Order: sequence, then structure tokens, then C-alpha cells
Amino acid sequence: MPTLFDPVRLGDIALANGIVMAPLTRNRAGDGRVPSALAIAYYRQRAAAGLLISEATQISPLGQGYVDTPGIYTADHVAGWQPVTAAVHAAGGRIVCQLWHVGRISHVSLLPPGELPVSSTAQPSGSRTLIRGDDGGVTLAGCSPPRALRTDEIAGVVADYRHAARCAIDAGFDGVEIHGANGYLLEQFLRASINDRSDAYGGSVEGRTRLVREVMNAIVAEIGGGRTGIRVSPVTPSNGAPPDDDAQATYGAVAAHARQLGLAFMEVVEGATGGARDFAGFDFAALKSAFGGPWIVNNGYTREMGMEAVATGAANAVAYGRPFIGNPDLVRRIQGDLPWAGYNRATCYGGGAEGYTDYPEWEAAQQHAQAGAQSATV
Ligand code: 8OZ
Repeated sequence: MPTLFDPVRLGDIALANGIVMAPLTRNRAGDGRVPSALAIAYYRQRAAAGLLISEATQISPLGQGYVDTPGIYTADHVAGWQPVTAAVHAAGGRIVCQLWHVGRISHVSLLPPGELPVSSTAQPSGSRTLIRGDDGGVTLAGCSPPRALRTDEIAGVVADYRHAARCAIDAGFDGVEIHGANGYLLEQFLRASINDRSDAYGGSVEGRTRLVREVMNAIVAEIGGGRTGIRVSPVTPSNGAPPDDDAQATYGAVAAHARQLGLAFMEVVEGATGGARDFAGFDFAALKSAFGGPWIVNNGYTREMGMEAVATGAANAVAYGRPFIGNPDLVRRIQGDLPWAGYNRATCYGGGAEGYTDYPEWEAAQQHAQAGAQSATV
């Protein structure tokens, strides 16, 4: 019987275990949207995971929607990510780059002068994002109204994904994960509730899945299917994306295409991202069968749920997101059945080392707690 702690292969990527760090946005990229030196320590600390999925990383200037998120489309980005991937590899880990285009979840202050966010639609999301505050920190703001991409612009977006995948490999990543989830650009095309186009990229399941299929094709042509994965969230309402009645057909078509291309993995958010796991009306097992390849599950998994999912064959690997923020040694804590620390929401997005690279491993946390108890008794 397979266990969560056994080696697992995702296409060309060989993992030491089935514990995956889910992508986590942390808004700490430095000037030029290049990962900071702190990012090297942050990812290295967590490299015991079988696979690290990087924070969502924009593929182009228009792909950015939050302040201080990193990019993967310039020589500076490649140079900035290289020490991160080298540190992870030196620690025995694997890391893929999550390729991100936010679509309409953006704000004009983050985009090149004169540009609007782009989407499948000109309808606003009603969602909010994180921009630079007056105090230089991070603050919430309503997303700017988008414009619909013209049909003749879409090939350029696909080319941006392809270029970013090449940059990711040049930066030493083991592969990429296409961010097809959480109400961002690709989901803005997939969802009938958002996509109001009358061209070949809207309407039917075939039309609404066209962009993500073209993106998969382009990336696979560039770096190979064995190094390409995709994250989907078929029923999440995140970022103004109401679930569709025909979600099963739409996401089933995405999975079938991923199968045809021999993608390394699919990572699936079960339920509402970061929220309820109840997903009445969607058959995730059927989606898994439609893909037929390495299957990573995500969303609120405990140690026991993760072990059970792998033991029963419901998944090949399990992605843990927020638990990795406060537990750099989460793998060890899962293996040893040690308690998990929480994390501070206030230091999640933006800032420096605090709440990023200063969460202690188990022993240090125990020593700290003991020292605190002793000083309280003297
Ligand atoms: C939290 C804050 C900002 C972005 C996602 C990339 O939901 C994100 C994200 C999450 O996929």
C-alpha cells in the first residue's frame, strides 16, 4: 500500500515523498519583481516537502494583480529565481514554478501606465486585491474594471505562457504548474458565469476551454508534458467566479486534454479554496479518472486525511498550503505525528522576515516555550 512518505513520480519529476507545499502568495518580491534574498531561506526551510510549488508568479506585466509578487519573464527574474531553485535542490527538494496570469483580478496601479486589466469579459469581478498603501505597506483595494481581450491578442497571451515556462526551466525549476484556478485569467475563460464572449474562446465547453488547451499545448511544446502540471478549482467561488452548472463537463474536458498531452500532474482544489470542502454536485473521482495521471489533492487536509487519501489511492500526493506557513518542518511533524503550529495572518502578505522565515522548527519551538515557562516562574 503506498504511503504519503514514499517516493512518488510526477511525470519527469521524482519526489522524495508525497507531501507537497501548495502555492502560497507572500508579496515579498523586491525591486523589479524579483524574488528577495529572504525567499531563498523561505523555500530552503521547506525543502523536505516532496515538491514545493512556488508562489503564484506572473508571466507578463499584465499578468500581475497584487503588489510585490514575483515574475518569471525577464532575465532578472531568471537570475533572481536561480538561487532559490539551487537552494531547494541542494536540500534534496524539488520545485516547480506556478505560472500566473491574474486577468481581471488586478489594479491599474500595478500595471504599465495606461493599461487596464484584461479578461474574457469587460465585466468587473467585484473582488479586491492588494496594492501599495500610502504608508508603503500592503493594503486592500477594489479591482479595476477590466477590458475584454480581443481575439487577435490571445495568441500573444499564449506566447507569454510559453516564454515564462522557458524562463522557469532556465531558472532551474523542475517544471511548471499552470495556475488554472481561483478565478484568475484561465478560469475567467473556463467559467460560463464569467465568459461572455462570442468568438471561438467563449460559448461552448470547447470554446471556453480553448485558451487553457492552447496554453497547455504551448508549454508542453516548449518544456515537455513530463514537466508541466496544472492546478484547477472546479467549484471554488473565489474572486467573483460563481461555479457553473456544467463544471463537470468543462473541467472534464480540461482533464482529458491534460491526459492527451501526458501532463506530469493535476492539482485539484476540492471545494472552496481555503474554505468549505463540501462540494455537492461535483464528482472529483470522475475528474481523476478523466485525467488518469498523477493526482494531487488540496484543501484543508489534515495528517490523517492525507495519509488516507494516498493509502486508498484517492491521490498520489497531498498539497498542504497554510500549514506550511507556520511549520517549515511540516513534513517532519506529519511523519512524527507532532502538533502543528498556527500562523499570524497579519504578517502573511508583505513585509520582511517576520512571519516569513522566522517560524521555528519543532525543537526550537519547544525550547522557546520552555524558556518562556521558566522565566515566568522566576
Ligand atoms: C491569496 C492572496 C493573493 C493571491 C490564489 C494566487 O488564490 C492566489 C492568491 C491567494 O491562487
